[in-house]
Amino acid sequence: ASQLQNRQTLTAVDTALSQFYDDVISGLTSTPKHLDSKYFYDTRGDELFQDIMNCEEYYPTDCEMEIFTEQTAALAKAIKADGTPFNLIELGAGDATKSIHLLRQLQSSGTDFTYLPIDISGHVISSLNATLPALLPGLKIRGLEGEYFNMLTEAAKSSDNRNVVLFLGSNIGNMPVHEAEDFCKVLHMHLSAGDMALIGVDLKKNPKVILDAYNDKEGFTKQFNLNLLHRINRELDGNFDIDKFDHYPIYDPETGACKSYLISLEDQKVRIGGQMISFAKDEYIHMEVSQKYTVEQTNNMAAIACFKPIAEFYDSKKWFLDAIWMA
Ligand code: AVI
Repeated sequence: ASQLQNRQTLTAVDTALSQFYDDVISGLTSTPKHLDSKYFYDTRGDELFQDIMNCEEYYPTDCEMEIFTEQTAALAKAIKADGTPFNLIELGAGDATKSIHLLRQLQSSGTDFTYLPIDISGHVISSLNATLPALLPGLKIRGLEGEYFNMLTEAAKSSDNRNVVLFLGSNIGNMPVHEAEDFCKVLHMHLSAGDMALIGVDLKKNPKVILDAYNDKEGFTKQFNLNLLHRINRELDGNFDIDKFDHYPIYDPETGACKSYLISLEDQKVRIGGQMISFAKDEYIHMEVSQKYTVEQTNNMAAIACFKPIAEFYDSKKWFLDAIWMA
């Protein structure tokens, strides 16, 4: 049985690697060139993202943490609704540093709920399964490793309880607006009347504050972007010369899109596996979008996906919004 399991694990790793290769080659042979920021998060990428979250300029984490620590009771009350038992499903749970406050509050008010963190990383899920019950004795937890919507179907199947889905951290911002709308529509299709979603959204604000957050003085964001080239070298047998690329972040207050690019500093050829890719001097690779919204745009997105916004929680600066939507 364990041999079979090993083989299955190996096949899953192979499939993930060949998907990574296909996505990289298709992105770098497109015009304009692009890479998918979901690949930022290998072990080193996770560390760099921690550094970003701890750096002075990156405000979204602090803002949302303020909401989860200062308004915990109100958040809990809103999602408890009529008091019937529910599944609390978190998409991309990470280390649950924000949601843990909500979990503790729900427990201390004697609420009947099961916590179902979903993450693509098996490491994240096994560590949550191991650490949370010790921190929150009596917590009903069932971690699910896999793609968001596959696991959401799985989670919803596990009981007839209503579902409350957490999608925090402005993760929705890493999709272009149309994709975010489609994502919300698909989310709605996976839910039933009376279910809820709690969505964390980074709001439009002084453009300088936003640009600084994605252009930190210590260069963590730059390294975060360049790390994907390192990852391609390591995992896909590439030969990027990292020093020949520079990081270029921009924020457009009109569209609310904060984008980051890597710029080729000279004409150069890079080999990835068996494929040669040419870069012209000054050519860019689009790496990531971090979309910022107004409250009205967020409400509009809810409406497009057939959700009804029922509550709004802001940090004291009104830089970040945790919105509760009813399906
Ligand atoms: C994970 N995500 C919401 C972060 C963001 O703000 O878009 C990723 C990030 N990229 C650069 N800095 C942080």
